[in-house]
Amino acid sequence: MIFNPEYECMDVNTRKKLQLARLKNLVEKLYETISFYRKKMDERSITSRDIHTLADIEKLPFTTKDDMRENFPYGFLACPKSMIEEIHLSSGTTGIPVVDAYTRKDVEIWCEAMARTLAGGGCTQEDTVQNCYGYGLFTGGPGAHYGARTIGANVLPMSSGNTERQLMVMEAFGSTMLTCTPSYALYMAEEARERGIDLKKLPICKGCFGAEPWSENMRKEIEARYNMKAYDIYGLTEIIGPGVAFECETQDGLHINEDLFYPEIIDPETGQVLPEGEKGELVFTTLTKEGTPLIRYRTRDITYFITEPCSCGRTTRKMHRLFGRTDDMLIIRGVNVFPSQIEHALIEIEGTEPHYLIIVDRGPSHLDEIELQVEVKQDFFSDETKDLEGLRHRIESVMRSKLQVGLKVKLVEPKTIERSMGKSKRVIDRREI
Ligand code: DLL
Repeated sequence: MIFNPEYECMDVNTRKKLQLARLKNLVEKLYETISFYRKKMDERSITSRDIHTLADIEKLPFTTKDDMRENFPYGFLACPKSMIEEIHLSSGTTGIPVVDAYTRKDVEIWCEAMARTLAGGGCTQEDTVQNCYGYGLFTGGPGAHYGARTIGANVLPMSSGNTERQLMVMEAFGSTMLTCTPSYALYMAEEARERGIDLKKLPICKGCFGAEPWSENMRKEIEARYNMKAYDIYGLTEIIGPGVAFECETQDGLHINEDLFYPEIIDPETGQVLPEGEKGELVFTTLTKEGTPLIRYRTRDITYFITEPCSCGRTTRKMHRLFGRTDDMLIIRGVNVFPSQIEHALIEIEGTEPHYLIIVDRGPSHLDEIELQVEVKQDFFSDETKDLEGLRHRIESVMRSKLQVGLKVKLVEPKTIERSMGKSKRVIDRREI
């Protein structure tokens, strides 16, 4: 279902005109209200009158997470405090968080953006949405809640955790859609199996998962365990929370809500905008926000734009599912490795569970070393022959060929790697930088 065909299927040139008009307004407003932007624009001698085409956005300065942290908590507020109705903070556990302050109109736009997102995953008024993203300062719970309500679905505001209760509710109320992090979806599936609940027999048949990197093979795993369609949804606190981009029924790239968030892909080293279709860092400008609008925010997320039109009828630009972040890319002896590549390769190996931990350290000769801890399936572990050595070698050789770098594998017993109810932590980097 397309929630808002007028905007989602808009003629591309009409949308560009809309984006340009919104961009000009934004630049004018931010010059007047935010000293950070006024200073940066004065340094470059730019005003909104210099914005004639969308490409002129390149004249504008970037905004980084550090800029936001330095101006914590209200330095990026573009409206009177009395207009703010809700505040959310980034979910990082360390450092100064980044702030997203929403006016009433911002919340309404969030409702719309999330309704489009859940509708992309097939949500309708008939659905019962079990929302297990965390509620609170994290944007996941409230964002999915707003979206489900806007569609007119029935929402179960579970938040994350208390898995036994989640499963009881899922069975009792016949939830049809699941919203949570992909790692929590897998964790719930594991608990269900232990309790003898056959998820495949329940009405749950679709889910919108995001907030952390996950691979195509992890999608297959979730789809198989629940007998459902699993959709990737993307967003970040700085821009709005979830609702920035989402998959449609083709499950082939994420449609960006471009009339609301203007995307660019840049070279993370040089800051230059890359030609359409090249992989680089995703940057967003918020086109309609009132509370904390941002110009050219550097997400550190890596992807590329898909240039082919989508068969679903939406005309919004799609981006490939994320490859990772510029800051979680591991450089191991000069080779770039993303945790999601390791995950993708691992899930295809028979005998393993999709639970793993990557430990990076400096070896005795000061070379970077990765230890990959992998959980082994229970039946494999208790197998008489216990060919664990064979399995370990198999994983090491698959990794070497897929990643072009060798790593050591340590097989661990089922359920030894810590499970996550929210965003999972897959990497421990013990190297001293
Ligand atoms: O994670 C917002 C969200 C909530 C998105 C629920 C989707 C679902 P933050 O906590 O600010 O916001 O974290 C944002 O999480 O820059 C990405 O690096 C990562 N991320 C979000 N969605 C995905 C995804 C929320 N689908 C950061 N795939 C982003 C990979 C994702 N990474």
